[in-house]
Amino acid sequence: MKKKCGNRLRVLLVRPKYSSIVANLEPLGLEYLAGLAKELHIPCAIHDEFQYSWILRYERLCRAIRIGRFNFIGFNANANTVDYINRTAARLKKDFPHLTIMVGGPDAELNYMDFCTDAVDLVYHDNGLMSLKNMWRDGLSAAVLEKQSGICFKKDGEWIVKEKGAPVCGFINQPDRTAFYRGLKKNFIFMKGKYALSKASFSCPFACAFCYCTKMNSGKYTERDIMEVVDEVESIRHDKIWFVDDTFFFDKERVRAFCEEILKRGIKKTFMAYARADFIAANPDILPLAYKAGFRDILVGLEAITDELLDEYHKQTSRDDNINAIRNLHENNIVCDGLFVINYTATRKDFRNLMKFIKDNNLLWVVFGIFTPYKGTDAYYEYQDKLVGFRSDRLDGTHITIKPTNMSSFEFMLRYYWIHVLTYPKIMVRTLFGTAYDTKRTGWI
Ligand code: B12
Ligand code: SF4
Repeated sequence: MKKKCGNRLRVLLVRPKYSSIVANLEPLGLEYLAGLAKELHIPCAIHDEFQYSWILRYERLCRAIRIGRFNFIGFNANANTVDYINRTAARLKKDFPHLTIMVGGPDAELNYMDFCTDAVDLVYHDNGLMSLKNMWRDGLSAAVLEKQSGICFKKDGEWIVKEKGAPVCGFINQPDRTAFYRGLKKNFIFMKGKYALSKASFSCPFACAFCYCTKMNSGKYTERDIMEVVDEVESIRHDKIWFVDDTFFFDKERVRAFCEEILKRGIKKTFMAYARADFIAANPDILPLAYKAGFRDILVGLEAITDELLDEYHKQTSRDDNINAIRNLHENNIVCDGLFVINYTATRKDFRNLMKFIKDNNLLWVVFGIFTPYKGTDAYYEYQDKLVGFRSDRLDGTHITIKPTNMSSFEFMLRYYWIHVLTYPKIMVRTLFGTAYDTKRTGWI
């Protein structure tokens, strides 16, 4: 590979667009890269395709490359954008042969081999950004690449795969949130408003069969220093923060320390975070403090409403945990955003029972994802032989990838859309009436 001195690099980071009516948020992963580039005085920009229309998508990217005279492209990859990235890399390589193209991000972290193609030069799968820092600082020569962990590069036409480095427990630099502030106008979470993101831990200590997150950071759960997280929250010029940690409510004392520090510093922001049902069911005592500190939304992976299915997912929770968690949150005026997985085995009765569970437990905010065995999860290897239409652009939790066993695919999808029709209008009406966060209210207004 050609040597490019660190200070001659000009980096364009690309976040591919996909259709979503659920959210449009800042590209936090790329903002960490932009922060690193800034620290190294490397000219860098984020091309966030979410800010633009679908029309002339490729032409717009080419124009950005030409205008900025970029020579290094970094793609952020998720399961549903793999094919797009590989296709676009091939086109770019034809139109701009001088470009160095690198792919990183959640999907590359485990499935790096999927990007080892002719058009791509480098794939990044390391824990943390230390290897990238070394490469950007010391150049992209074979000698430098050879020394890094968690990257794939080409040598004499062959892909060399370097093993991942150790798990990380923090970031090596601050994110450059220019893209967040610039994108605020279009930023939204469905019916909830505009959110900034923060990440205070890595991976998850549990091991649900369908989960990709738990495999990240080499499967090791680690936490950032919580005071550093409070500093970050304080520095963000926005009042709503979503902690995208896979499970923020894990260590009760850490949560307590966070909340107390927020109150002590007089920080007035609202927070949203993920928690497990068993934690919320067993620790209602932390919730009044969490509310006081600003937690208004807790996203709970309820996943299923029967113990059998929860066991099959290796969730280590029960139907009772789910019910108790919803009740504890509602009693403390915190919204429970119930996340459900619709299994390919679902029967008509299961769909009906799910609606009944939602009604009986007065759940307003719900998200339904179709069971998708993402490549790299335990479920993927279990269901590998049963996969249908397992194409990258369909891997977004709204498509069938395992044939339903108790009804036709057509009926399954109809029922999947129908449960949205039954639940989402109520969220909209309650939001309109300003009562969507009144957790004790049961009606439509
Ligand atoms: C918040 C979130 C969302 C938000 C959007 C976030 C956003 N910024 O727009 C919403 C809800 C909209 C969403 C949507 C989806 N998400 Co999502 N999401 C997350 C979550 C919880 C946090 C992501 C995050 O912000 N991380 C924080 C940043 C700092 O980390 P990062 O992005 O990984 O970036 C680091 C590295 O990856 C690396 N890096 C990133 N990009 C690049 C590029 C280069 C060149 C290099 C060198 C390095 C690099 O550097 C960063 C700093 O260390 C993760 C869970 C998780 N554990 O990651 C799932 C996760 C990433 N999502 C996932 C999926 C599947 C999706 C969806 C396809 C649908 C779905 N069913 O959820 C869509 C589409 C995503 C897309 N194409 O962008 C999967 C990805 C699995 C996979 N194999 O790709 C995850 C892991 C969760 C899961 N379901 O298992 N998501
Ligand atoms: S689904 Fe949630 S609790 Fe289970 S392993 Fe993944 S992040 Fe952890």
